Amino acid sequence: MLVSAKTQDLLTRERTLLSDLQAFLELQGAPPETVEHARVALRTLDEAFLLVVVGEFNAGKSSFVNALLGASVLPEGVTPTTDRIYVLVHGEKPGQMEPTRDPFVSRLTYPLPSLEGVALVDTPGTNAIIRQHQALTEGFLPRADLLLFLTSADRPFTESERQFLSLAAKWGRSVIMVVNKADLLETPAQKEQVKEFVQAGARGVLGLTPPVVLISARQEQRGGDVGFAALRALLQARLSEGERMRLKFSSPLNTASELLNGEAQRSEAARTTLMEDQRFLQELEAQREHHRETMLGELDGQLNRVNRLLAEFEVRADKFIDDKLRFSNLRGLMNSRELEEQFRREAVADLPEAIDRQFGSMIDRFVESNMHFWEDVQAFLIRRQPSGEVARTRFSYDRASLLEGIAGSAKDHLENTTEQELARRLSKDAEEAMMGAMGGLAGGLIGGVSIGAIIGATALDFTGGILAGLALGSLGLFVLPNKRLQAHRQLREKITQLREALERIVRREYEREQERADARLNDAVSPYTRFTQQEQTRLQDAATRTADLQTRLNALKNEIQALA
Ligand SMILES: Nc1nc2c(ncn2[C@@H]2O[C@H](COP(=O)(O)OP(=O)(O)OP(=O)(O)O)[C@@H](O)[C@H]2O)c(=O)[nH]1
Ligand SMILES: [Mg+2]
Repeated sequence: MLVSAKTQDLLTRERTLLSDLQAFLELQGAPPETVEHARVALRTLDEAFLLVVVGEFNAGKSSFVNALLGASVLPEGVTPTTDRIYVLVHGEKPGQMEPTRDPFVSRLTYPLPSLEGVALVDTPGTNAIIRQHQALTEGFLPRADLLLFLTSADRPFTESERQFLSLAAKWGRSVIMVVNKADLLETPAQKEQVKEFVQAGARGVLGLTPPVVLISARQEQRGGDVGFAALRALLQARLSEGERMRLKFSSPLNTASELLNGEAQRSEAARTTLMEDQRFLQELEAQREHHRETMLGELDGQLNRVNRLLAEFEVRADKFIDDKLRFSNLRGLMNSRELEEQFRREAVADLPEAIDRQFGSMIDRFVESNMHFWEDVQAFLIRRQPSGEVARTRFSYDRASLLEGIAGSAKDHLENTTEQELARRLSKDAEEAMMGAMGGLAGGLIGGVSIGAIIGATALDFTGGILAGLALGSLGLFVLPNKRLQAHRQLREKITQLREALERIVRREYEREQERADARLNDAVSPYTRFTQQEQTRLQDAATRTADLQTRLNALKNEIQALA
């Protein structure tokens, strides 16, 4: 084909546009077959013009091709017959079938003088029980430059044909409707009726009325058919050099339009998904906040209960001091071991156990609330299933694996952090802190004792203070009342000290727990947060690039239209 400078320029721009489109789709992580369509669109610019025969199985596509060639080249049959795509190209002699890089596409040469420069393609029928046939033909659609859409006169334009034609329209293919087996229609009125029916049906799908020709491949094979002759003439006109070039240039652009539309839809779906994802992250943060508040409420309650225990101890100890530090009890006061034992029994009483129980229940609540939070995280994730429109894009794969990461981390936490372990860690921390705070007083205690035991020991330690100086037996008249006052004061100081230490420890444990939970959530979620930000930027860029490609595409389409 002689190419003018103007068409050469068009061709160059079209190539650039198609290869830009391919690069763009790859960059956006479009599904592989979309990228492949773009690659093929670019390649077809250098390939022969493809006149592709499509239609339901048994419509007579292979018979049509054979009739057109005037030879029995392709198998015909009453059942679904053609199981591959045959590309017939002009050659001097009937040639051998050659395989192509596609295992379902065969190429063969045949003298096609009337169709020089055009490859005639027979396809497997649609709506056959063998699903793969339809898939093959659908996959080949975007490569077609002109479609001969065959329907059979005995069942013209079926529902499945309407659907298939919609697909062709989606890809922007040019179509000639051919009603085969016209020999089955007995009267001209019947023929007219069928023709009008097919015209109306096709118009409904394409928005314009394509040429509709009634033929009989069988009669053509048996000596000649008027309809067939008309079709040959129509093809001749539609396949003139100029017209062919126009179609050849526009089909890849129509493919490109469809690919761009698809990408725009995927971007839109991804944008929606990302918006929902961000809402999800906010919900998660709100959940975290709720968890924090629950814990804070718990904390105040726990501190109140600990304080009450200490206040009760204080009442008992005050009473003990008043009862024991009396002249009537001088003998008892001299026996420090006995006095200590009494103090343990009457004043300390069940304080250590009660404190331990209180700590135990606090730790249980921490652990429980922690587990609940992670269960909530998991429940949220289950609700965040990827949406269908973005399926098989890089976006959906990346997103799914990040969500899996969070779910995995929640699951891992729930499975591997046993409650006992968490409880042990918490109580060990608290004991160490208590030992540190009361270390000087609770001397003699070694690690691994409970908070209650430390408090008990500290309380007992206090008796030593009360008794100091009493052992000498040199008691003046005012010594005991003084000693009592002093003891009450010491007791108050001691209890204040205990209360402050306990409060400090409980608060510190609470804060540590919050920090751990924050860090864990942050570790789990931050790659995902980064991803949503990254993808938003990508989608913004993509919108600009799409608009640019669209503009170039429309400009080229208009110029090609004007070629005719
Ligand atoms: N009456 C009549 N029968 C025809 C005509 N053309 C084809 N047939 C018959 O219709 C049947 C199907 O023909 P094929 O050419 O194999 O149909 P196809 O569309 O290629 O079918 P698949 O390859 O299965 O998709 C065969 O029995 C043909 O003889 C025709 O013009 N008139
Ligand atoms: Mg066939």
